[in-house]
Amino acid sequence: MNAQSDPDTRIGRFTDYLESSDLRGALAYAVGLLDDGLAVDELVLDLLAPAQALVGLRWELGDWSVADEHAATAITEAVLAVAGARTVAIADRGRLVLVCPEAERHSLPARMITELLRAEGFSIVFLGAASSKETLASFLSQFEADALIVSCSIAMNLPSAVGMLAAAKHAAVPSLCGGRAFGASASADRATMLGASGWAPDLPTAVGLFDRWRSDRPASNPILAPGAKVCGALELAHRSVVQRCVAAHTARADVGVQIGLGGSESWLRDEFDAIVSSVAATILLDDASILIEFAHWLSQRLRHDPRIGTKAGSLLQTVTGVLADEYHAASAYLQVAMYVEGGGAA
Ligand code: B12
Repeated sequence: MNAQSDPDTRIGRFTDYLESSDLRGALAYAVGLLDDGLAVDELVLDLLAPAQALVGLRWELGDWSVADEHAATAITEAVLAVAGARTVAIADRGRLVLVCPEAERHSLPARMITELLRAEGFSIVFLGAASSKETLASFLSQFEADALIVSCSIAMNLPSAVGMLAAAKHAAVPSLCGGRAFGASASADRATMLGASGWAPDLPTAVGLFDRWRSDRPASNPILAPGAKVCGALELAHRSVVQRCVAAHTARADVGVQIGLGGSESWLRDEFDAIVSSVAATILLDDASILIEFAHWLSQRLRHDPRIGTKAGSLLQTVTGVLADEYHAASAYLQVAMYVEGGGAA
């Protein structure tokens, strides 16, 4: 099956299977590579992960529909499960629990890390995305975990990582954060501010920490995030804020009745849900880059989809109006994000 072929060729072949929603073809190809001697970590890190990134790019550019992305992700998950079943490491390196924050739906990166750690000899239970902090707390009290891993992919979901880290602290289990949301730079700042015992940018760092923690258990940190209180209040009001945004946006004279996706209430609700979550995360960490990055992503996405007919700046302006009175910090951050994104004209 040619495990010797260069990584780009393999990604191209695998992406063709994803594009044609060919589960059998993708499985046969991946199993062939493993039979040919490709290691599980190479399969995950050099094939599945970059192929998923390509899926994301095509989706973001509007070349692939949401359904195309879902179908591709389901295939990658199946391939990952098959690769995991071939792992024969002796699980004596420690007991780990892995969870995504409650709001985080990117379970696939976490599943990848689960399989990679299993291959390194850890006994690991992945509780999936959408587990509540209560579910985690009760699991931690039964399972004698050496550490909890919190995997978070997008920064807007960081506020719901706080509850997960608090559950670990309550159970006296050290916690490690990882995933893109915790930042790409070599800094543990976000994880530390949220109360984690540690942060790892990659697998070798994580493995090194777990090995060290078995003999030298770290203390958990207090929650240092500067905006924890305001973020908590905004989170409690989240649903009603989103409703108010939808109503305010629909009533705006300059927006009018939009034709296309951007005029539908459910579309607006989803967009405002993401914007308000990004504002909450920005406040939590007092980190304007979270909202700036999100605003940039949003305007790129809306620009590439002519069916929508709504601009990011227009949505951000509505949220600014709704939050201005009660959440001063929020409107300040929103103004900054709109300024950076080009003035935010509707
Ligand atoms: C599949 C997918 C989805 C699926 C997830 C399905 C699933 N079961 O996971 C669904 C459809 C649910 C989804 C939803 C959304 N998504 Co999405 N998604 C993706 C996509 C295409 C692939 C994600 C993936 O699996 N990547 C592959 C892995 C390998 O990438 P990775 O992050 O590098 O993973 C590694 C590390 O993070 C690390 N890691 C993870 N945890 C840990 C822990 C430790 C300890 C360590 C050491 C390492 C580690 O290990 C992984 C393996 O190397 C990406 C595109 C992309 N470029 O990633 C977008 C992407 C992440 N999504 C994006 C967005 C915006 C969204 C939505 C907001 C869209 C929307 N409006 O609905 C929602 C948010 C949902 C939510 N509340 O969480 C953006 C994020 C942009 C940003 N910078 O904020 C991306 C980048 C797409 C894009 N280019 O626009 N998404």
